[in-house]
Amino acid sequence: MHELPKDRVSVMGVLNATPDSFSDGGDYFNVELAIERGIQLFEEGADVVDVGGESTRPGAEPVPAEIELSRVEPIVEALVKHGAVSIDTYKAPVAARCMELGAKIINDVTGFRDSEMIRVARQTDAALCLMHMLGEPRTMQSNPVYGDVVSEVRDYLDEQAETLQREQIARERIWIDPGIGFGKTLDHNLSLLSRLGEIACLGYPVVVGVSRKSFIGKVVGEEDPKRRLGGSISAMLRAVANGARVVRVHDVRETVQALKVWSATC
Ligand code: HH2
Repeated sequence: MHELPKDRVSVMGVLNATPDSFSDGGDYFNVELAIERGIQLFEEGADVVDVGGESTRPGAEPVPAEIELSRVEPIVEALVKHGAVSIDTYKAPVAARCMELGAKIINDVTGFRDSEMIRVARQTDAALCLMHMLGEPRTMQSNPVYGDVVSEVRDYLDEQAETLQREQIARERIWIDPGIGFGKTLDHNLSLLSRLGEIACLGYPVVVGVSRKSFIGKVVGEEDPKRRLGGSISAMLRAVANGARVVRVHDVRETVQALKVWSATC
């Protein structure tokens, strides 16, 4: 099982082998470029590289499992020789094949709602990242409504984690993620970050992905996701201050630098 370091935050580098991801769609759609980029992310200090073959940006349409697998398979196969690989998928056949290839983490943005995903998870010793999403990517941003977003997200993650444990999955394998930007308004995202401690106190390692997301664009007035690095670092550090153990980022070098300075001054 992939063990998280106890004395520092882990960095999960994003590698999207998609034509349409919100910030880097098409950049690594070519297999050679994607493998090169994955190796670069490890060299820059990523503890894990998270490989995705389907965009889950707001409005995205799902792609069939065979297409998703054909995008990620050669990349996962190559990158497992360089470090810990996570597969960003909610489709059981994709997760199963990537685990056979040597991936160590399954990152499911639908929070293991599908019983087939739980079955695959049970047959492996993968760490499981269980994320909260309201609805599905195609419609999730149309009008997300919560009573209290933080307690609803916390209760959902707690219940899903309990479900996994009832299915004989060890508690130590479970990571939780509030799903910043997944069926959430600007205020919802800001509340989740400022009150992340209420989720971290569940006791599972908390993963947070704020990198380049649109809520940062809204706070600072920046349309281009690749020009949101300062805001991404700032939001990432807020998440760490409030209990995040894993940060999912596009800009690994800059994140590692920020985290080193942060911990040197604690
Ligand atoms: N965000 C994205 C995708 N996967 N997984 C976790 N655990 N947490 C996140 O916040 C998260 C995630 C969206 O970012 P990205 O992969 O860059 O974009 P796209 O979904 O368009 O490929």
